[in-house]
Amino acid sequence: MKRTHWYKDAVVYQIYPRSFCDSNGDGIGDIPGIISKLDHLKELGVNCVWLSPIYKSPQHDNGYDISDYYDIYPPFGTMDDFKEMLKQMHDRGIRLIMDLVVNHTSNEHMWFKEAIKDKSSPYRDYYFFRKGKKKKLPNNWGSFFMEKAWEKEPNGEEYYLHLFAKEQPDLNWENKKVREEVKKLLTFWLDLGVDGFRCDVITAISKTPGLPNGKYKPVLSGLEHFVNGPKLHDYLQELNRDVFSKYDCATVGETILSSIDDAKLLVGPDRNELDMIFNFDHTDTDNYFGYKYLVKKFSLRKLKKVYSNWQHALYNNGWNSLFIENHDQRRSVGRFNTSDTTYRIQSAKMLLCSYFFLQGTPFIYQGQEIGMTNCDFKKESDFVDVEAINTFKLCRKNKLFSLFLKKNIKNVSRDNSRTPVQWDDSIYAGFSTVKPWIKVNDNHTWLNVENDKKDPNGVLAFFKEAIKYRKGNEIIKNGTFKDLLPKHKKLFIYEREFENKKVIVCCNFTNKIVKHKLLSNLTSNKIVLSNYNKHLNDCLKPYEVIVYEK
Ligand code: TEU
Ligand code: CA
Repeated sequence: MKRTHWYKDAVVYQIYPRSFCDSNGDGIGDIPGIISKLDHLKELGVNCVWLSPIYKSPQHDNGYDISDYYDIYPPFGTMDDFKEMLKQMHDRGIRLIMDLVVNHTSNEHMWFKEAIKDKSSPYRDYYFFRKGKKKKLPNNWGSFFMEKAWEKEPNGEEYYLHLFAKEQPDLNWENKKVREEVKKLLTFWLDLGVDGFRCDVITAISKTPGLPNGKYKPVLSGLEHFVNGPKLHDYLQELNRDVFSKYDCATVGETILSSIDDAKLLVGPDRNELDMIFNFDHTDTDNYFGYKYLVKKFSLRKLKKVYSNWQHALYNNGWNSLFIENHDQRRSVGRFNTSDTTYRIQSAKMLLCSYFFLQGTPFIYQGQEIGMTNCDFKKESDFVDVEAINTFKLCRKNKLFSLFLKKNIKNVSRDNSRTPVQWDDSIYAGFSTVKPWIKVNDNHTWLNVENDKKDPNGVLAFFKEAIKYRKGNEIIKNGTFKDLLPKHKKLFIYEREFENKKVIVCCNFTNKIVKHKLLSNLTSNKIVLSNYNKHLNDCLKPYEVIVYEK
């Protein structure tokens, strides 16, 4: 099969189905709801959707705990609904990338149920079961959700490994049968016509044999033994050889803690592994140790350095993915020193341009196109995410953690990006006719798609323009990258160049007017996009962005 690398021309929109649109009034988003909003996506101009998991699942982690890879979670709809959605997407020229969650399954997956029912079951070796050591756990690994990574099996003596919630037992990829199962399910969905996969925590699938203790860390010991493990590249090459290479599909790996050197191995053109990866270096610029609850003052210089390093490293050596929001991140307006109040609209537009015109495939997260904000959660019971709940628990147990973490939960919690998409000003924001599964942001009365649509200077209109401008633009697809002011603390001005033509993107990351002589040299160029109608000569206004063509 000739692979066309269509993803290099894609603008991807991420749908988190639980929060997107509820068609049948049960308070939960669903597939018919998605279908009803496809024209919104078409008008926006995106040509690909990444759909977070819709498979059968007990929803301990909102679908990232799958109990049947071949069926749909009933509240989301049926297989027929899915096929209808896929058809309607394709009819509109929109491709579909599914979420592939195969580092772990749900504890309600048939494989796990068989494994705990019968120690001699072949499914036992699909997972990691180990004996404890003298009243201790099998090793000192921590889970990503603030717990230990081991849980005692129900009605048994051994522990099983779970790098996420205890309802998400890790799969043992050393077992060839597990890999065959993964290839089988990939083939099933590709044969149904899906266009690719976003591969959840794919860098964690290979663990150091023997599962040795890791270096002690207060929250996440053992990382060095379960991220970028020894067989990671073998496994990915196997998937690629046996499945991906046979379809004109695209893959994007969610690769927590991957360095640029790791990235070159994962997406290098001759490596035959993945097409793109999501790295988190940029979203980690406002925390300590890559640990998001340890919030740190944002540094624009650091962000620019990260972008610059990745842009240069993957130029002709692979392909970047570009994003600033997803279902695990808080909302971007109000983050990165921007404003979610007075300058919310300017911020949303400037932030888009700060990453959208880099080289790579850009992603937009649902609600970002109207500049949705973090939620106004008021009390602990407003939070529903397993990670937030575990963090509250940890804070209750440990005063020291509480001191550092508790104040950040509200702002940083994943629930912030999971509140219902605000379609209109009705009581449940046009998302549903009943009280949804998670709080609706009170600001939906004025911040919603319907309102934004009416405003020619709204966020939505700007996103449409930006997407249109990017489409087919060779400078943005193929051009080199240069940061024109790498040391500047307030301005991000980058240049893309291809065959003597340039696009120059000028962003002000502050709420003040910022003056710079470079700006006056640029004013003779054609403005293709900006978030203000009138400009100053040698200054950028608060959160102003100007995109020039030269
Ligand atoms: O996220 C992987 C991951 O590492 C996240 O746990 C991330 O570290 C965390 O959200 C930061 O707070 C993926 C999915 O995107 C996430 O929604 C799932 O919960 C997780 O995998 C388990 O499948
Ligand atoms: Ca529903």
